[in-house]
Amino acid sequence: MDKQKEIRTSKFLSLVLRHKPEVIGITMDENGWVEVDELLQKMASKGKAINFEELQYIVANNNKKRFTFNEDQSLIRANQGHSIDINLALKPKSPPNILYHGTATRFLESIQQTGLEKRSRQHVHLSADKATAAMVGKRHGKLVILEIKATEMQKDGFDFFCSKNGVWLTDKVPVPYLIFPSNE
Ligand code: HQG
Repeated sequence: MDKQKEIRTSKFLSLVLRHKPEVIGITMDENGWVEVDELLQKMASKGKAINFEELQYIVANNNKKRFTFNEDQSLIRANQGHSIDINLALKPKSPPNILYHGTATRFLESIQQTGLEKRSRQHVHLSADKATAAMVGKRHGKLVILEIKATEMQKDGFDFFCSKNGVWLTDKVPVPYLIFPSNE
């Protein structure tokens, strides 16, 4: 599969598996899984045909490991990033002391007032390292990296989850747990 097709297909899979399964009329269970056979058939009927080997290649090589098969590879789902209401059924996990969130300077004023909100997604997305946070934040504009007092949040009763591809997820980050960079 050439690189262009790989990227195009990965974006289409993100659309179907995270946001709009209805664009190909596929059924998703409450945990976000769809049947691989049905996915391949319905993609083909929408002019987006790929074969099983190509799907395996994308699952294995996707730059952010966005998708996962179940054990017998009969089902597939997105690891995180959903806007539709599904339950990933992840178990709460103790986060590192500090997590990072990359965002754009234009959002800062609002974040300083309401904390980090999940917006259109199912969770607020946090990173264990600054480099990843920087990549996430740059997508939105001039980068700023916020630190999150994750252990303190957890002690105060907030749950954290870690997706299969290593993204830390939580429901919201209230202002007292955020460390904003100083202006110096
Ligand atoms: C911001 C990508 C104003 C938040 C990435 C972010 C990630 C606020 C934006 C994944 C706010 C939402 C998620 C507030 C939050 N006021 N702005 N109170 N609270 N925001 O894209 O975290 O490539 O939904 O800072 O790698 O940027 O799709 O979230 O800038 O893992 O696989 O609202 O998406 O992965 O933006 O990125 P997003 P995100 P994929």
